[in-house]
Amino acid sequence: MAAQLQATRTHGIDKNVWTELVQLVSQYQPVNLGQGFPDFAPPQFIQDAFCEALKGGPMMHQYTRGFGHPRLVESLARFFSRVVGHQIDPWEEVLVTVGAYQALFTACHALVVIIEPYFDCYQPMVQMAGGRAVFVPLRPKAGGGAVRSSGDWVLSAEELSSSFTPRTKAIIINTPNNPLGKVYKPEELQLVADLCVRHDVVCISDEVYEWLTYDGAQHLKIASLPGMWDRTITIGSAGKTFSATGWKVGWAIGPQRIMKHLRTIHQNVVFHCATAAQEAVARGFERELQLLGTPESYFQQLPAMLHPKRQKLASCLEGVGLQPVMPEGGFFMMADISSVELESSEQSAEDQPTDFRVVRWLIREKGLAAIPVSAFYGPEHSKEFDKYIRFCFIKEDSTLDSAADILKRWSHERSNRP
Ligand code: IK2
Repeated sequence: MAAQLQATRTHGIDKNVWTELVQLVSQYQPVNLGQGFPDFAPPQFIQDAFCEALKGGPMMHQYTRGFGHPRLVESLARFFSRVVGHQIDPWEEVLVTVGAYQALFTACHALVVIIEPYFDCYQPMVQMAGGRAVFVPLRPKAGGGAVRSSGDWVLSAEELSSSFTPRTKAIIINTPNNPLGKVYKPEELQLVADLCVRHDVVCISDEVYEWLTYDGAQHLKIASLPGMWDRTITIGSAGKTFSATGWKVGWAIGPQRIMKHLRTIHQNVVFHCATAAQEAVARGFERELQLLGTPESYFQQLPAMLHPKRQKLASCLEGVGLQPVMPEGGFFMMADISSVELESSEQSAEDQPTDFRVVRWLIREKGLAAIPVSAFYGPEHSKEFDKYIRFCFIKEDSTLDSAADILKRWSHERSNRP
């Protein structure tokens, strides 16, 4: 009977990496470099904005405009018009969603090409929409020796072009990428843009980490390339932008001819997002518009704050023989676990991917949480990439120090093993 209740479109997607690992984390209480959220408070100005919104009168506690609170769509349009170089219409070209997650869901209703590694919800969302995902992996450059930077992971132009067919409706890209940290270069985005134009395909560009780039890497919006505004849905997240993941405010921005379809899905799925949180995010963007490009801007302060944390985690991983892939953006770092030999119970589960076994074992036996990277690949390529695990570094220094202590002790035990 229960099986009869399951719609075909939800087959095989009832579990994901988060359901298992969040449960393990709550059971074992490890030092948590797993899920991507800060373990510190959002900046004071955005906390104040939320408190002021809550005290802003009765209407702050009631429904607001379904496609986005007026003050927020206006401030998003004003802010991103400046960044993308196109005059954005707040009423027709902006949709506020329950996090970037729901923006992705409303956008994923088609046959979609997905570049791997990808934020793991893309494929189930495409499946639920009755579409089919076709995967194209980023791979470390051939013959490059030890791969040290996410910039050394590249797409094959031939593989990408041959994944487009007359039935292809959309491609999803994510820059800066989760979990790799790759920030796409202009020529890489141009390759994607040319294919989109040639095949009349929509580009869904997940840019939730757009402000987080390091060492001179520059985030470029694919919507700003010639011919691309009219075929791009750009997705963002206040959770990542203002370090407030629990607020779940996200948005999709794109041309009216595409946004009208996202609005239809939105109005029939969630209809409306929390008013006070939207008001607070609007105030945050109004502040940032004033400060854009100055050292007081949170969009400069956050990457500056994360840069030393990224260095700290990289040198710790290197020190214990887990070669990190240095991210050019975002707040995750992948590390190569090829040198790890598993012990005891996890060795017996050999039918399971190596990275999952290592992560479960790290949580249970060592008290440290990370995320297996094969979860960010489709079934065809996941085996090829199960030698990496992902660490999150948007954490207090004390959390990173505790993780470093665990890794050092573990490395010591490994080197003393007979
Ligand atoms: N898109 C990407 C690329 C994301 O990374 C996320 C959030 N993921 O963070 C969890 C993790 O990887 O540990 C989202 C979209 C969703 O953003 P939001 O929280 O605004 O829904």
